[in-house]
Amino acid sequence: MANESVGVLFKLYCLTVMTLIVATYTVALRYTRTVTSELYFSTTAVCITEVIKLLLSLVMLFREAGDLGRCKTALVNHIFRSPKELLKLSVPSVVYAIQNNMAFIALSNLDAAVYQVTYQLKIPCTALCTVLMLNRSLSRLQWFSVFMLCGGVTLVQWTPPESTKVQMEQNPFLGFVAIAVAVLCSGFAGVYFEKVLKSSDTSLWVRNIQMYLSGILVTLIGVYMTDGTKVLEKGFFYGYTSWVCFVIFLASVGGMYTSVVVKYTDNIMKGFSAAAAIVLSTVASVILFGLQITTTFITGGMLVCVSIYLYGLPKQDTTKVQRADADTTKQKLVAN
Ligand code: NCC
Repeated sequence: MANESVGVLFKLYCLTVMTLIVATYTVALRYTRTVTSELYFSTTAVCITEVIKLLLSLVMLFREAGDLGRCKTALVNHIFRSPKELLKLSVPSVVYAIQNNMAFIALSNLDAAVYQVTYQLKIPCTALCTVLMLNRSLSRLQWFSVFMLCGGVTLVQWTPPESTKVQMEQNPFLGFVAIAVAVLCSGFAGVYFEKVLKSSDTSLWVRNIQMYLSGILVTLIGVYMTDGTKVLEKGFFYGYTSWVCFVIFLASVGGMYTSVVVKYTDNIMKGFSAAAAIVLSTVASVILFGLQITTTFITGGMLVCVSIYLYGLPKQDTTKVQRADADTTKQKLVAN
């Protein structure tokens, strides 16, 4: 199986880094869409991110293989001689390409806080995809805890929306539609990738390379179809400031950490742990920087903790319950 064991500390490290990146990424992305005077093409940023992730995965594969020869063999076998596998991984790459572009549309039209809060709907969506696509079952209590977590994170991250001046006209309806599409894409693509990754021994880095290769193609088509003429006129890197480069860097490293987290845990755990890390990082800010704590935060934090506890409770043995029910019905029939 691809899911070899690693230490708890390593898992915690990956989850924490991923969460910190997520928090910084959203704010930085919104910033680049609001204060840059010459607005860059978001489609080109999504495309460059795929290229960087491909290069990073190649480096990781080389490190894993140990030498250039073995690295080359892995690439020849899994990339050039496996068109079927490439096709399989093109499914999540298309869906992620749509999702990543939707994030730009949403954050160009909505405030970062509103975006973060609404985007939490991806937690129940991911749970539903896990049940449907991986044939896993969740007890009623676990479903309840998934929704409780969703509400908890919403409260923890809640800050009154600020009114930032943006370069382009804002359209909140379009922003919400973009989030709805991103939520569905995130749940589906995440679980699909997890299914492919965990159903064979193929290395995570090979799977990533397979996905990013079609990712580059798909996002290039996105550039051509959406901003083609403008890109030809102004250039691919038009409007790229150091902040835009920082956003692309976060998106690339964030994507790599996401894949490692999914490998060693799963997509639902990713949601739960990210929520816990958000609460812990805010508590740390209170202790270290004297950040003011609100009742909304305390309520949200408590909901997150209770939901994590409830999700982790052992499932009730349903067969025992059904047997007990049948016995009671039998006794009632005999008594009548
Ligand atoms: O929405 P989310 O993830 O599910 O999106 C997953 C992101 O990871 C990239 N990915 C996934 C698998 C893989 N093998 N390689 C990858 O590069 C996908 O391309 C996609 O961008 C989350 O759970 O909240 C998370 O959110 C994103 C991001 O904040 C949102 O999508 C908003 O735009 C995080 N990415 C970053 O912060 C850069 C991700 O780490 C966690």
